[in-house]
Amino acid sequence: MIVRSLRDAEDSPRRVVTDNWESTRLLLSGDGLGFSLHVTTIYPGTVTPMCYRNHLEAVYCLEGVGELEDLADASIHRIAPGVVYALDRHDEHILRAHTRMRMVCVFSPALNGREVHDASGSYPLGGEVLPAAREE
Ligand code: 9YT
Repeated sequence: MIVRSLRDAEDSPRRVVTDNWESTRLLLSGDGLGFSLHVTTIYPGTVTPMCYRNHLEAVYCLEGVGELEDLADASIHRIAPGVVYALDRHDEHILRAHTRMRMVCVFSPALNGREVHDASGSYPLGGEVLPAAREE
């Protein structure tokens, strides 16, 4: 069994900070579960285009308000606490954060560690695998 706190993970290489968002990766590929689990903060006023060609992602909004554009049909979806969205078709999308947003994100297959978006808005496969939570 793995038991650990967000606070501990934030003080470790599992916290990844970019211009638009930061992500603390509580569970990663090295933890052996087959998915990764992140707590992500989206900074207010940011616009982030993404398209996870190598992964599926589900995102549950805990705090804040924003809008999600599905580029397949230009539809706009309001994202607010209690709403989940799932990128089950490697969907090309844009997230616009009207306020600071806090999300719980699950990726399959699991991220390895400190991945950030490439030019196409994807995470590459094959990055460095961080040590398992059991070994930290
Ligand atoms: C909502 C979203 O996908 N933001 C980008 C960061 C990603 N969720 C992550 O790596 O935690």
